[in-house]
Amino acid sequence: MVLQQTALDQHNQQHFAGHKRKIDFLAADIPQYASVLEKLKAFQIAIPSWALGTGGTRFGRFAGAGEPRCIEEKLEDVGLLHKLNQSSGSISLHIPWDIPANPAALKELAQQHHLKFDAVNSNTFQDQPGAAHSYKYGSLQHVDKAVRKQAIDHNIEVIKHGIALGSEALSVWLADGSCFPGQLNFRNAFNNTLESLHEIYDALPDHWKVFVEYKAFEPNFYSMSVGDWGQSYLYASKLGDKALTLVDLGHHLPNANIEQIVALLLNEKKLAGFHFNDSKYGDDDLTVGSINPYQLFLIFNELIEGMDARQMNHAKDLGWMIDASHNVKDPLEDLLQSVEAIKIAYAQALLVDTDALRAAQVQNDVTTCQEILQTAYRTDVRPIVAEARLQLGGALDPISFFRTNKVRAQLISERGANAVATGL
Ligand SMILES: [Mn+2]
Repeated sequence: MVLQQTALDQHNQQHFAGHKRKIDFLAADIPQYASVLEKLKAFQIAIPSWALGTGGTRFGRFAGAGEPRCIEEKLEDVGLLHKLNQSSGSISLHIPWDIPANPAALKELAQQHHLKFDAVNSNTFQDQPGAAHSYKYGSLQHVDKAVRKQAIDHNIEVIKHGIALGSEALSVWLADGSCFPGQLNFRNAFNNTLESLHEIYDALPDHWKVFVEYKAFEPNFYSMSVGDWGQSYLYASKLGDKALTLVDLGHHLPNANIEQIVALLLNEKKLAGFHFNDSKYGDDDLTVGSINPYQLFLIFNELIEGMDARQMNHAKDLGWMIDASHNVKDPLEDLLQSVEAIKIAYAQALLVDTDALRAAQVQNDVTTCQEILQTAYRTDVRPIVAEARLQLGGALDPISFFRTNKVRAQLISERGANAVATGL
């Protein structure tokens, strides 16, 4: 479906007076208002192709309705999100869940929706129909070289798909590990994984990057072969400049200080970017910002400090991606909430008075340090995020628009009530 510009204009007119009151009030108090607004306008977050349908748990899946039935409809859904929030200008494909059969046509469709292709994701955590070898006991780490070769070849195939679409990065997440003590020789598993990653690395075009994602546990519950940022950093360091560590917010042990991890990876020029989500217990894949928005703010605070120290472009020099699963909410509403939460945290972090913070740190004035961070965090920046969206032609209140204009009902009438997306 295509959103009607007249409906969008009508929505913005209806919400404008209330918005104007709030933005005038907020802007008067923010000295760096113009630059914050421009940074917000430039900031884009990639939508994963696997999050456009309802996800599930290992106990069951309760499908929604009107889900995208093919890769083209997934692109249309991301186009809808981008039209509403002007901040979802790219899609991250997962292969083989979404195989681009006709890349030229797909690129053209993406252009119509003003979308680009972000990192492509490989999948060696489940067996595919007809595959010669099983990944039951791992893929790139496997004791059998033939299994490793199959997994390497798959990753190289994914790179080729990405090249055809104009993507510039490969994300590798491995389920490899072990469930019981003694099952694996840790050193052999590490060395096999490294050797396999080297072969994949060698297949990368010059301007490409490979993102090595880590995860503390699950599906393996005794050891993971890329279990934490230290292990990912080891692989990335040994591979070379094109290899970087990808941080998925849900892939840590409880209470890990993710903002410190981020600061150090950034310092070492080894931070690839993010998979945004939120969690209370483990890899819960909940909507980013729904459980711990303060942590998200603290992460962005470190990102901005570290990126500015290296004169990096906030919008372009790291990978910003969502990786979540929607079990009880409409996936498109959930993704609108996710992008909004990320932009709110980014905007709050842009408000931190960095000069004052540095001065307070040098004085060991701990109270002032906390005051500076929390003053920024407790600012309601939603009007400025909305203003950035409005200036780019988006909706002042995307979720309200989505509901009032019955977007899901229209998708159901086009695709049917039983349309189920491929993916999780
Ligand atoms: Mn992830």
